[in-house]
Amino acid sequence: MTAQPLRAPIGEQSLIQFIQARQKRALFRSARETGITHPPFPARPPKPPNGRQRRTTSTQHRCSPPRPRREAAGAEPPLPSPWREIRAEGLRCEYGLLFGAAEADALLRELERDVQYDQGSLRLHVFGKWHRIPRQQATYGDAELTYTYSGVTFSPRPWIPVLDRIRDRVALHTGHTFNFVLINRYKDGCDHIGEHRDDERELVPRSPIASVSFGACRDFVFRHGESRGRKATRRIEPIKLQLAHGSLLMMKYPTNVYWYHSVPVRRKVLAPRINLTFRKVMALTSK
Ligand SMILES: O=C(O)CCC(=O)C(=O)O
Ligand SMILES: [Mn+2]
Repeated sequence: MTAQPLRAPIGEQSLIQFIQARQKRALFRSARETGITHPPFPARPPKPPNGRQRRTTSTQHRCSPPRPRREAAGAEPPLPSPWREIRAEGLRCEYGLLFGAAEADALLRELERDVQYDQGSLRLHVFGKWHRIPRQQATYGDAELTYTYSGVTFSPRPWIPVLDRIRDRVALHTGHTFNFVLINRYKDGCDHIGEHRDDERELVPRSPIASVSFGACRDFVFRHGESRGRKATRRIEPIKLQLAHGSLLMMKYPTNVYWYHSVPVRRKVLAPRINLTFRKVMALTSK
């Protein structure tokens, strides 16, 4: 896949972020480029010596990785385009930044303004019981489609301009088209999604899922099906990513056959995050 570096005009905020990023670059270059924080990279920058947490302003999103940007005159050359393949047994993913900081900020604002969340999605049917789901959900897509997820069938709302724009950018970068998107909004680090695979029967067999994130950077954990829980038959290290503001994670076949994924609780995360998983869905006639 070839991905062009995206460049955002350098404003005052970007300049401050650029200088901060440069100071941290030596230590975190690899981790921030790949988003992969399992060994040997630490998951977070170490605390300063006085033990106080790094402060973030309202426009910053924690653990932002490097972002392709226009450099100030005389500054270091631009960072390489941070697209990376993530491979393990039965796992094929690609991760990188799809949007520059300014564009990602604008899209997040538009998503916050325009996405309508399903009231019905507040509860899900799991193991015979109804549970309140710890996040908000919405579905948008082509008119004839439906999607059944943990016992609830969603009829998607029609596409809206902000989703069209994101979907088009994903298509441009990946060469894949998508007819459906599931949106999850996590109000803060207490909202989460448990371990699961995206294996719904409506999904076109072997189709990839494009996961685009905005807002707070959150940990995203892949765990191999054979290494889960007390009945684990193998020891396979989980793969931990940090999904940054404006990033795209492409989950390709057969990732969702073998690996489960989750966005765990992270109580220190205070800002909201919106994740969009673009999917290729078939119109099913019998349910
Ligand atoms: O929020 C995320 O990054 C993951 C969402 C997800 O796994 C899903 O919608 O199936
Ligand atoms: Mn999923």
